[in-house]
Amino acid sequence: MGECIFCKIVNKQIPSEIVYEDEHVCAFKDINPTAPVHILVVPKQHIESLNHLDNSHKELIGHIFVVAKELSDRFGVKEKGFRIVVNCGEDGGQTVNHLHFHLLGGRKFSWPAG
Ligand code: D5M
Repeated sequence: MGECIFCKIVNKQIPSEIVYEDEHVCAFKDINPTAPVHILVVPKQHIESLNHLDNSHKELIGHIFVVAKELSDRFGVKEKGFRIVVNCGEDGGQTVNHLHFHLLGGRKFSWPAG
């Protein structure tokens, strides 16, 4: 956890473009955006992945979705639509082992995921 890059962002040990923060959640711009709007919403608490959730996290996860929806409005993608993605584990394409929700918008996305 000491080396976790997202913990370092949350704790302001490394710079990032933080766009929202409260007691439980931090949101910042993805360093490698794949859409005009690409924001990561993360719990401040270090949780490795979706695989590490339990019932104690229910409120936190609901809160993250509400924050993401509010950010979609603030960044102008709420009306046309957006996508929220959580990659989990190796096959899911997770590269940073601190739970994060990608808020993607500003272009049309294809389905199914590649
Ligand atoms: O997504 C991990 C995402 O994290 C990926 O889109 C790049 C982003 N990333 C990695 N390091 C940083 C920093 N320092 N600032 C902002 N964004 C970052 P995953 O779902 O794990 O593949």
